[in-house]
Amino acid sequence: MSRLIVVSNRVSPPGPEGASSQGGLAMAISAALREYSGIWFGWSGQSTPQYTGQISVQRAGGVTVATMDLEEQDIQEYYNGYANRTLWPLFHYRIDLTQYERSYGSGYARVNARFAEMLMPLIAPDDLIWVQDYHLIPLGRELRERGAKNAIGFFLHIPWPARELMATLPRHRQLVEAMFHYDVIGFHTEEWKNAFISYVLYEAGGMQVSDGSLRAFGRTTLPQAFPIGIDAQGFVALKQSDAGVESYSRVQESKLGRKMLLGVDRLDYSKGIEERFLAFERLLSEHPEMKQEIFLLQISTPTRSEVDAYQDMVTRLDAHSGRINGAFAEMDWIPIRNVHRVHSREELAGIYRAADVALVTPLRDGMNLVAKEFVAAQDEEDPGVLVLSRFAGAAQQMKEALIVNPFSVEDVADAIRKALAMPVEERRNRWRALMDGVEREDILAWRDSFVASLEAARERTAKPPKPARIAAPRREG
Ligand code: ADQ
Repeated sequence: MSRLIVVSNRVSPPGPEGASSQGGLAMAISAALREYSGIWFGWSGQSTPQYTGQISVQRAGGVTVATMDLEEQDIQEYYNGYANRTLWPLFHYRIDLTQYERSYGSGYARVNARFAEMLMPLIAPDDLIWVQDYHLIPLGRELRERGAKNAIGFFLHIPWPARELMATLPRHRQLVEAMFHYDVIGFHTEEWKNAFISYVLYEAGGMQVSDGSLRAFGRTTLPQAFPIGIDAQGFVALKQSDAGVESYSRVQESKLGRKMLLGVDRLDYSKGIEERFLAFERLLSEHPEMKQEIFLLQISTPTRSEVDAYQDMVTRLDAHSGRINGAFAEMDWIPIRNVHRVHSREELAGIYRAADVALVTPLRDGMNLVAKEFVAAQDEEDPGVLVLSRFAGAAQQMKEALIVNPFSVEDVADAIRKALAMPVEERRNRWRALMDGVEREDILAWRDSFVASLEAARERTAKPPKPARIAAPRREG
């Protein structure tokens, strides 16, 4: 079996306490690497005064991890700059927050070249290489320029934007051209895949071939949808663990018989937390009889605090929750419990289980794993209800959720009322259908289907190509 090399911006190998400290994606990558005896390569998260070209290699939890440090300037330009101030907002449809600076672009190019330089000596001819996410789009091209002939795949964890938005990015063609150095490009959904295809056909003058591959810039690549999932059985075990049961009991007791609405997010403007607070405010002002009956527990992990847009959002969120609590709270009831901290996976499973309604209302989200974790943590006999934004990739699979438009406070407020009033039979039926999907399309299915596609790409390049039929140009629609 060939080795697998996974490359991501950051690496998070299993800690001493095992896999339960890792997020779902990190667990899947670790499991894939154990199976394929591969390497996980990325930035250590540390800065160094000067780039040294040195790699540190360790074994952790049965996985070989190779990391490099970055200079402070790299971190500012590549990570806080191009990745988080340019690509993240643009790909989440926030051109109002997107910042373009030449120094960001050159830092992004420089760090991707350094990743390639450090990685090349670790690559054997038969290795499969799997690059993760928007931080590393040019890495495939950098590796090819240094002579890598391996099958190289890329997976985008965030949405691909509509081509009109993509065209607002200076040097957008160059970024898309870089994607054509990968043999396989994975997106979470058909929608993101089709947005990419649309750019290639109508902006880059490319063409689609009958086997689904795309030709442009003198190269061919295969775009495919691979919806990411969670370790569903593992999540059920987390909720049944001692820490999971304890956190469930703690939250359950604190509810005092009230219904709990739950939000769990990284503190990111794409997650729609502000709009969620406004919808909750609307519900309380239009239905004062619901006061005392419900409350919202919002658990948010701070991230990217060096980027202004994140600091501004936290200030606005605190102002919203302060205003809403000030206006509606009573001496024995507070409408929003706003918690900014990281919980263990077990604690989180217990909290999900205690929730009556989950509010997963991002304005734009590649997939959203919280929606799937919430479903996996529910009790079969008395499951909670999932309210899910139509703009999360997850909405394309999780059709039995209450699907909402997160930009409409009325729509979300109505869905909350509907969820709270839903008869238990309907809750069970919807949950069963959702859980079947979460179990079927789990994290292993995601990993295996991507690796299989990469292996197939390697077989294809090993054989002489058959003449391919060119598909008729698609009409836009
Ligand atoms: P994220 O934007 O980080 O991921 P999401 O998919 O929801 O979004 O994953 C968040 C993860 O963090 C979940 O596993 C959740 O349990 C965990 N988490 C959130 N708050 C937490 C807290 N307070 N304590 C502990 N854990 C917490 C990106 C894309 C998504 C895509 C994923 C995977 O933006 O669209 O689904 O990658 O591809």
